[in-house]
Amino acid sequence: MIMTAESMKEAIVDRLETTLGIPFDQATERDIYVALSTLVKEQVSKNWTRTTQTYKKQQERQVYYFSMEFLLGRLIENNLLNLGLLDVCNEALQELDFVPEEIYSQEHDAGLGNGGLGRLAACFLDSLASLELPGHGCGIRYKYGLFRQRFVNGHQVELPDYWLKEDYAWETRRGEQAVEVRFGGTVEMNDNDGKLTFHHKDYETVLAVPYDVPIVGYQNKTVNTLRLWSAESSSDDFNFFGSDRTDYYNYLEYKRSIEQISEFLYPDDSHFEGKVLRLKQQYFLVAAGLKSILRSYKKKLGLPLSSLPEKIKIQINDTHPSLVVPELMRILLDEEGLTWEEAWEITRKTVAYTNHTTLSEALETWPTEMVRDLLPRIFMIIDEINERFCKGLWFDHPELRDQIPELAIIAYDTIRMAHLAIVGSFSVNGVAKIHTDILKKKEMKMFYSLYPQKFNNKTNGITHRRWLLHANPELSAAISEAIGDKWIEHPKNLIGLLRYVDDKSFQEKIDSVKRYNKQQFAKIIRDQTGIIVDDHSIFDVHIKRLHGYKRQLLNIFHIIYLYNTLRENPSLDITPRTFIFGAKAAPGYHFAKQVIKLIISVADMINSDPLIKNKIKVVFMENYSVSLAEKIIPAADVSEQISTASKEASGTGNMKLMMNGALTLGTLDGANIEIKDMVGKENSFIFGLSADEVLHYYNHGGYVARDIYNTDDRIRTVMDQLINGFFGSDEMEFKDIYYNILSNNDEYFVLKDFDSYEEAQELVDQTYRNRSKWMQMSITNIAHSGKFSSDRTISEYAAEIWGLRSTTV
Ligand code: NBG
Repeated sequence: MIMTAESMKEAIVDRLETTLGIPFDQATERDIYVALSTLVKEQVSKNWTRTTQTYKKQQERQVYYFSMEFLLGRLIENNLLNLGLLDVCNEALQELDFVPEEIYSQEHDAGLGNGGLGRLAACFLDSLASLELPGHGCGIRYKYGLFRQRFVNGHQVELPDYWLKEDYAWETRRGEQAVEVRFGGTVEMNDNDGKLTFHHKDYETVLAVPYDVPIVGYQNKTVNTLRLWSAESSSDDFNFFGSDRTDYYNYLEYKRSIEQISEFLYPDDSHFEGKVLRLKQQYFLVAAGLKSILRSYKKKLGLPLSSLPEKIKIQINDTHPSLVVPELMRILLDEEGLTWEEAWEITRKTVAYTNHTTLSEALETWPTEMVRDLLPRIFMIIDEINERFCKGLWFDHPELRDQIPELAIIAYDTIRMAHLAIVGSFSVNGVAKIHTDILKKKEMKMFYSLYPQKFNNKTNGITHRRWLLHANPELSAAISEAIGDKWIEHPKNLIGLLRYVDDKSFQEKIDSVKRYNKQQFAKIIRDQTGIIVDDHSIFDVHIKRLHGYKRQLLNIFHIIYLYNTLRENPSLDITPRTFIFGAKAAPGYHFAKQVIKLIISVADMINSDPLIKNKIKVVFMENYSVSLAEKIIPAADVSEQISTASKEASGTGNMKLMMNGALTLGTLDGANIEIKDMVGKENSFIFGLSADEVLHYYNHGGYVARDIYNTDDRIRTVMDQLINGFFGSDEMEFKDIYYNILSNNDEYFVLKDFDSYEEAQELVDQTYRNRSKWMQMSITNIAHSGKFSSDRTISEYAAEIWGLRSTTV
């Protein structure tokens, strides 16, 4: 076991020379990275095996987190940190004359997710392992992760993210554990003395090959597994040639069509795309995952299937993996010969479902025909689940008879995956208090009345190990200096910082850490964009997917307004501000791409206007990602969380920014509410319509955006600038945004909330002038952020949903 910088150095050089065959004096940064990651993986391997052995021996319950997305980012630093080797490694690399950061950045981000939902899954894995809980991930090994974003003339261009171009250091291919997944074909029904049997035939077989990634717990011996499945054509290619299709070119095409299943991640965030390939991906994940779980259950435990819910829980991350319900039924019925009642009992006690959005455009509803063609037996089972569910409603809930069409799993030739997930699971949870309340009171009201005991809230969290300890070592050190380092294991202990809120020297310390982080990030801005920003200015950060409801538009409207004001009165006394954006738009989301173009146009104009004397700068960072977020967040003063109230289920960026001392400028939406409840209204900047008000407007046909346009000069000026050529030669460039607001009645209440947003921004400006006050607020936020560690969230899932006990390896 490596413990010192000296032994680390030796080991790196040794791996270089023996494993890679490269003499040290010829090694590139990439070579050093490969040697180092090989070494780290060796260090975890023993504990990885031991963890698996322990779980096998102890026969305790295990959890599998099924998710179409795991947005891991880089693992090298976090693995080193969790192994307690990060400092040692930094020292070793420096002594070898390398810059540690440059070695670590050789690792390509694993961008196997779109945004919050995928990153949440990654934070959960970190917490499971760190809390010594037997919980694993199950996902897809996409060959291409979320696209790389480039800006060309201010437009977003998407490039493929071929993250596997070089070997991925952390994965282990487990070819011997591959399983088969079947698509298409027909189902033959036979009646054997009254017992129906189903024979699936003429299907196409896809081989699912698992690649395992170790998930290293924080300074313990637990190493859990993230199993990512890759699609390959069946090893038994003879099947193909043995059939009537004997043409070699057909064969290659067939092979390609199969490998396509795990080719790329769908780049849509909170938006449903009903493509058959996506459905294939979902079934592929579910079928492969279940098969491997059941195989080891049967092999290792030797228990009857009726004990399955005792030993295994499956959490499904949104409805994307909700085919686990019919697939588990299929296995239990067709392969294991259980009765419907037995199979249903087991399934319902095994599966739990997390809802992540109430946006209607995100609801997954698959056409029955598509499911019937691709998954004929699965369709029959869903049909039967629906049949029995509706019958049960009819007989047991006469009061709901009129509502059956609304509650049904299949209606109007579509399958409603949320209904399937609710009916087929024992737990349904939302991801923040207000979100769960909206599910109960509105979106899933009738289901709540049917199954009140299923519904529960689990407010999201983030791993403080990555987002504070690793991303912000300076702040972490300052915290530990003040309150000791127990907070690392018990993040709630951060509350101890409240004693230092008024302590001038601590305020100065935290202030200087923030200044340092801002200087570091200013260099990155300069290197990547050429823009020089003032590190004394307020760093105002808006980072998240680009979406109408997240209202980047409200932010940029306010910036344009501020710019107009400054142009009229260049000597206006404002606190210098740097507005920082990071966001990817879904490739097919025209409006979102227009907003990117608008922000970049505004940025170009403002940044080069000498009249305003650098009082404001606007920066749009290209290719927002986990690794970039780790640089931006420690440098942020203001956290923009300005979604239309009721729309953002939780948000998790809000928590990361708060934990790093940024103050929230936000609406009463998602977890912002819980942040505000913790820190107090006076330690955040809250503005805008409430969720109730927004929902009330929606129920009454919205509000009249044009009235505001007609009466508010500030807004009219900004709006008109969109269509009068103010931002460049093409007058009509932003007409879609303009008409989207005026003709669509401003779906996201941008104009409606403008005034109160502007007021809150004004207050930010004023408050920042009093450094001591600002630091008090900032420290208060850090102190309360412990609640938002995903360790708290995962402990709640473990205790209240899974009944999962920790197991020390
Ligand atoms: C997102 C929500 C966020 C939430 C994350 C994680 C989807 C479907 N939902 O508000 O929009 O923080 O899930 O729960 O991506």
